Amino acid sequence: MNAQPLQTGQQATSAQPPSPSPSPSPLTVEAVAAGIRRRVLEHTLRNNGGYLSQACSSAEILATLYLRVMRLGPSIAPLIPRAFAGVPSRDNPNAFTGAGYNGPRASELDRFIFSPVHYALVLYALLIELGRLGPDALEAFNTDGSTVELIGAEHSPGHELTAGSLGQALSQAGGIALARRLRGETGRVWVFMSDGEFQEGQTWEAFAALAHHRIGNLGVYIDANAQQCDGPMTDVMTIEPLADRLRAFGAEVHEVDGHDSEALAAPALARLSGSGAGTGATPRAVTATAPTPQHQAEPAPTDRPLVVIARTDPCRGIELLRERAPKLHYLRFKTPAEQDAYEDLLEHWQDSSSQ
Ligand SMILES: Cc1ncc(C[n+]2csc(CCOP(=O)(O)OP(=O)(O)O)c2C)c(N)n1
Repeated sequence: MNAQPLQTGQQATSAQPPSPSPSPSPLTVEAVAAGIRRRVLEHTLRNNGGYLSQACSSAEILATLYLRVMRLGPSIAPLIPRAFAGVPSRDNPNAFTGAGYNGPRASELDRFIFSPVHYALVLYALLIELGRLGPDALEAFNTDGSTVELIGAEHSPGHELTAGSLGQALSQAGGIALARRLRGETGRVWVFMSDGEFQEGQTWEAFAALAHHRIGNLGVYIDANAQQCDGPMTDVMTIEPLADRLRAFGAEVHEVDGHDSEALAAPALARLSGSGAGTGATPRAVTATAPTPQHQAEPAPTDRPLVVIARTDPCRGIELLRERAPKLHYLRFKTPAEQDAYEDLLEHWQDSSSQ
């Protein structure tokens, strides 16, 4: 049930898959989430720009996934990431993915698929907090030849797929989950998505495929921060009522406070303990017509994909960001005074953490 994060600075060298251990992690979601916000703010200041609101909204979701939900082995990748070795192909034996930071592949271990890859810095910050990536890795952020990309790709730390065009990763994750089931693997597939991806047709096609193939070994966590590049989702193109729509597509859906680790972890832990498919599950839409041979029987609750809609605040932890509303997507400082205000906040955090 619990991931076994390494202590800071520790690096895994063995490729042997460890047994998933039930012992709790010594790190707390709260501390890791605070570290994510601090590192992303620090980096945003250094670069005069960054995806800061995404750190604010998703810090607890990602920390909960790594610390409480996913069963991952220790990292098998270097603390300082390797240089880009080309895209995967039959003719490129040197290509690699960033999945090694999530541990070795093993039948009983989970796989993590990171879909909104503009959140890459948030994932790097998390991996650093967990000791899976060295802090110096960020020196290569967004530089030529580096895998520590601004917009993550399959070779970037923690990433397994290229998903820069939003809405593509879920289809691929569904294929991985189906293949794992066919092979008799017990490990699950967990997908992190942004709410903007639910404006895309491919996402709904993917859910239709998950329902058709009765994919129950896959879980999706959505950072529902209600914003996108051009402002609030409700102004651009609403995706609501998201929970009802997903239930109609056959998923078991839970809506939770996305900053509450207990609430975030509960649906996954219930599913894993076998008592899942509880409160969030409702039957698929029932037709008024008599069943025909084309109608399948209702799937068992455990044969439905699990979806956790994490309702989040894109300014959580950084009140200053609210001055940027309604456009929070990417922060670039407009004046020296604005930059100073963020510098002061960072200094305040650093002072408090050193006391
Ligand atoms: C298919 C596709 N369309 C558009 C983009 C450009 N784009 C990058 S991030 C983003 C915002 C999408 O919304 P969401 O991920 O929910 O935004 P956030 O919460 O990060 O503001 C867009 C439109 C893209 N990467 N892929």
